[in-house]
Amino acid sequence: MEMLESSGVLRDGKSLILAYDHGLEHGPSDFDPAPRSRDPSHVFELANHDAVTALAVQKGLAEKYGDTTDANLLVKLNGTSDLWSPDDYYSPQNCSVEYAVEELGADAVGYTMYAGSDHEARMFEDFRQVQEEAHRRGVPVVMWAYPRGNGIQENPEYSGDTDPEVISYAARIALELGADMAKVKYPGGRSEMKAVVQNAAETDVVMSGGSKSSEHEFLESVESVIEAGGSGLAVGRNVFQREQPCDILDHLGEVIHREKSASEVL
Ligand code: FBP
Repeated sequence: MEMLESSGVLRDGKSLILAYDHGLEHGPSDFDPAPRSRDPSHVFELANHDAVTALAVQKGLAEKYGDTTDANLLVKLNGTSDLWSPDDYYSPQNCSVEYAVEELGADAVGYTMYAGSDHEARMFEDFRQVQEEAHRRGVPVVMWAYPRGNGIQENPEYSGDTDPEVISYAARIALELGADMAKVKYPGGRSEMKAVVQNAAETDVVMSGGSKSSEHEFLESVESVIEAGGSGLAVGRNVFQREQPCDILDHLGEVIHREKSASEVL
């Protein structure tokens, strides 16, 4: 909590992270619904919005555009493209903590963890090094806590990677491995989110935005995260795929930082 507040990723206990690593994770087709989102300058400018507490990007964008925004920088240290077809999920590291902090000016670092994959052990070891090095430098670590892979698919107790039990487990893994914040998929409702937050204990929890949905439905899910004791949101497509991204950032600011309801702001 302390490191997250001093980095600016949390502001008075709340967080609105603008995520923009989709060019790597999903490919350029994510920019088609709002073509100007293809230009990193546009999204780095959006990140200057008052409500945004950090901008999450990969190394290359941080290197080339980092100086063009006043936003706090959360540098993702691993990632995969949508082009390869691995035997099971693994997200290789492409940037060190040292490079992120010393060369890119990262205020925080991020790491995607696929617990449940056949490569879980390797990712736990990669994460250990990231977490220890970041904390030695006083930099907080945000875990994209996304269990998926054979261990989840083959377990009859789970309905899939959005099963609320799996999401609670993801948040707990983030706590156990020393992440300061867990970014999790929405488990479907307020009571499920409350369980996720309780399982994460001292690790802050933010919801992952997901694919673009109706503004009202989306704001309602964010409202329920805040009501459940979550810290806020890390969002990409639900902002940059809209024609008026500043409008939804205004509304998200009201729901997250001022704890207003979706109905009050729309
Ligand atoms: P969205 O709000 O667009 O869902 O972005 C959040 C995010 O975690 C991104 O940081 C990342 O690129 C993407 O979702 C990964 O999603 P998935 O692995 O489920 O395709």
